Amino acid sequence: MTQLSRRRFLAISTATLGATGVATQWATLTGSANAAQVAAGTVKEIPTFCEMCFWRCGGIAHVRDGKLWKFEGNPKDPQSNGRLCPRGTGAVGAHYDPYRLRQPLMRVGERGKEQWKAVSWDEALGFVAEKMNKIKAEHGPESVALFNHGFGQRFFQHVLKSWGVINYAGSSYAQCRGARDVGFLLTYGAGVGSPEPTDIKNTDCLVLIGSHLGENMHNSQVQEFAQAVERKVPVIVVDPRYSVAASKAKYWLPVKAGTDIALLLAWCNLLVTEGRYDKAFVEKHGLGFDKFAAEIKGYTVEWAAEQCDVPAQLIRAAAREFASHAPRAIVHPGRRVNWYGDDTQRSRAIALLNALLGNYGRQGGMFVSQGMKLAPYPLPKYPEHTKPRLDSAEGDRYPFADEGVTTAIRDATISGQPYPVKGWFVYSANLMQALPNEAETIKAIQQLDLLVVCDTMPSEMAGWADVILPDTIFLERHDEVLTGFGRNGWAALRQPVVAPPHDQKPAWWIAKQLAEKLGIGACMPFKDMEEYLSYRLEKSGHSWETFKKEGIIVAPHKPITVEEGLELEFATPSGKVEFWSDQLAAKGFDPVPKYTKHPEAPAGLFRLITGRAPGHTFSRTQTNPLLHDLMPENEVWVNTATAVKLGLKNREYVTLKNQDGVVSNRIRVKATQRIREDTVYMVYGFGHTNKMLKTAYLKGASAGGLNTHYKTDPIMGATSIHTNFVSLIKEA
Ligand SMILES: Nc1nc2c(c(=O)[nH]1)N[C@H]1C(S)=C(S)[C@@H](COP(=O)(O)OP(=O)(O)OC[C@H]3O[C@@H](n4cnc5c(=O)[nH]c(N)nc54)[C@H](O)[C@@H]3O)O[C@H]1N2
Ligand SMILES: Nc1nc2c(c(=O)[nH]1)N[C@H]1C(S)=C(S)[C@@H](COP(=O)(O)OP(=O)(O)OC[C@H]3O[C@@H](n4cnc5c(=O)[nH]c(N)nc54)[C@H](O)[C@@H]3O)O[C@H]1N2
Ligand code: SF4
Ligand SMILES: [Mo]
Repeated sequence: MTQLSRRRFLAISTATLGATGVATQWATLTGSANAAQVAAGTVKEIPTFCEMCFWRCGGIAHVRDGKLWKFEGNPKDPQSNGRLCPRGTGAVGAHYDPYRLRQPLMRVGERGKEQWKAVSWDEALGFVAEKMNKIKAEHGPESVALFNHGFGQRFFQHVLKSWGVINYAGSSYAQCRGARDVGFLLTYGAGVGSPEPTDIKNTDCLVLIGSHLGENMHNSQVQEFAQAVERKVPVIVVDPRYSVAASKAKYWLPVKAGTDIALLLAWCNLLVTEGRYDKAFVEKHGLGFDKFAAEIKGYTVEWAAEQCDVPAQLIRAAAREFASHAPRAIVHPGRRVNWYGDDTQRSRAIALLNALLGNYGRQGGMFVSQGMKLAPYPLPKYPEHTKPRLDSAEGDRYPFADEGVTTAIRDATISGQPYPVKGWFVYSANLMQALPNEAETIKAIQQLDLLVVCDTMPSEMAGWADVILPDTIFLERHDEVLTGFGRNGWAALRQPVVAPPHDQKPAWWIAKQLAEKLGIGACMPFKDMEEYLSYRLEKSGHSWETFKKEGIIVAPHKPITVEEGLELEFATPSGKVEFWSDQLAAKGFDPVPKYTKHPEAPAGLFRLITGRAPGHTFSRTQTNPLLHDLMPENEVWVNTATAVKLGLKNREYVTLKNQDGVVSNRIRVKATQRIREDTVYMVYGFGHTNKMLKTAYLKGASAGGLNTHYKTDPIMGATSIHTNFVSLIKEA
């Protein structure tokens, strides 16, 4: 990367931060270490990969006299290319966070009242095992469920599955990327996966539907985006809000929220009727193109202009622009796509628009990711089970769900159908914020005989636990080895760089101890992670010693595009790109996406939409002393004209009241022309209500808390987030 684009990357990554203040706090946090002193002392540099979010960048931790003082990018790593985003750099603050959980806790008062006694690990895990065995005896092991997110969950899931658990789910599916992956799976026979195989590095045109790169800080993707901006690649942004990405765009389409399918279908129709699609690709690889073309005929640009409230010329000009660059053009599949409850079909429309551009497996389009294989450690098989899963991988509730659905587990816990759920394990998931409708989560919790939360922080979820198990943060533990996808397959090591400050224990150790207590110790037949990891590495012909020093192994390059000699294959039932989906039709769904209008805001209310801030990850970083300073609270973005109408001043505090009467914490108004008049926006993850999170307690408002009205995508179970309306109430 050139110096110029490096600067551009920084400009984008700090665009909405206001300051790069992270560095200033180092000395206070680490006691003594500052750059000059460190230069004088002996510094150990230890590679490991980041867990401040799920991009999993390889980094190098700098440790002096046993003290962590810096975490920076590992130049060998494809996710970071040697640079971390502000949150990755801020991982030092996660280690020193004064509000971390310190020792195992057991509830003493009523559930949810947050009264605890500190106990030993032996007592905590003994209690958990006893309760689990009681549930097993009464209802069977299927009645214990696991909510898991993040990389540390690997051995928790393994131990619980070895014990008989079959219901496990992460909010990264139904509350995030699930609908996208299913939309692409139904079309191309493969989901999008993470990291997204978008060849932004080589593209000549990038269309972003929502995806707010630069605020969404997935590192290498933002780096490539910055390079594209530097190369003057035309960017087209569709967003009701003038995002950081929109500020770099040639065309900004400020669509009315919830109308994207209309735009996408009109774009498809324009490409077909004007003959601007890749006829050779469609002929060779497409199935049902004629039926598809007939189906979308009515979706004209003029009609879409009316639905989306965007001028027809703009819609037309943008389409002609991206079509002119095909196949070196990308309509980004997005990542968190759970917006309106019809998200699989919107994602399928995006998949089909890309298919018209013929960019699959093409340079500058969507490449075909390569992976990396390592020899497995021999582990015993999981027991057979007879009951069906609660979501549907084996039932028909959400016929195309290909991973666990969190809210299906929650529903079953409330109803007791098709069988009771009496125990929850929650690993690294703040369900109180991440799932829709908090009241339903609380209702489910009230049905439980056991609620175990393993977290690093006293989250809102931890506040409801019977037993809290304090995990180490990622810089203090080993985890499973990461085998990643991308332009090359790669493997990354997570290893402890610094000791945990209190009685926190690494996730794998907690899982292993629990296995012992449950009498299934044989499912983790290794002494420690060194033994486990070195076995996998050495068996695969790699040196464990080198891996520990370098942290990354990159697999040899294989073709990822047609230009490099890749033969395209599609794992759909027809072996083709399915413009018309018999799979969907067979289950009673539209074989080609249709547009249905979503309800609009009632008078006096505004649609609430959410997104990310560059310096925070969800609800997990608000007390991190380095990141807190970058953004201590969130703001509600309100169009200036709306603010004037409501008599609201910029920076004034308001509360938000949604259509169901739920009122938020106080939140500052950001009066701006960067958002449509009918919509308000806030960053998700703030508004903490756990008092133990002192510096984050009641700072800003919780978007999750306002998400009481949600729709569930019948195809795969995704729950919507953008289906709530709020009014703004001035403080008395
Ligand atoms: N800094 C930071 N980066 C992150 C994360 C983080 O926590 N912090 N989380 C990571 C994760 S897990 C995910 S899934 C991704 C999510 O990041 P993305 O997938 O990029 O974002 P979304 O949250 O889906 O979309 C937010 C954007 O969509 C716009 N939007 C809202 N409603 C509509 C609509 O109806 N139509 C259109 N066209 N646009 C709309 C919003 O204004 C906003 O700009 O971010 C990742 N990156
Ligand atoms: N309203 C609304 N809801 C959303 C979203 C939104 O934008 N708006 N975004 C959705 C998306 S895209 C996603 S991916 C999900 C995210 O959903 P979650 O993954 O549940 O999100 P977090 O709020 O980050 O909660 C993670 C919890 O893990 C803990 N944690 C962090 N690191 C570790 C660790 O190393 N070990 C352990 N044991 N715990 C750890 C944190 O302290 C925190 O309590 O939320 C979804 N829900
Ligand atoms: S994108 Fe940032 S927070 Fe996420 S893994 Fe990479 S450096 Fe860490
Ligand atoms: Mo996500």
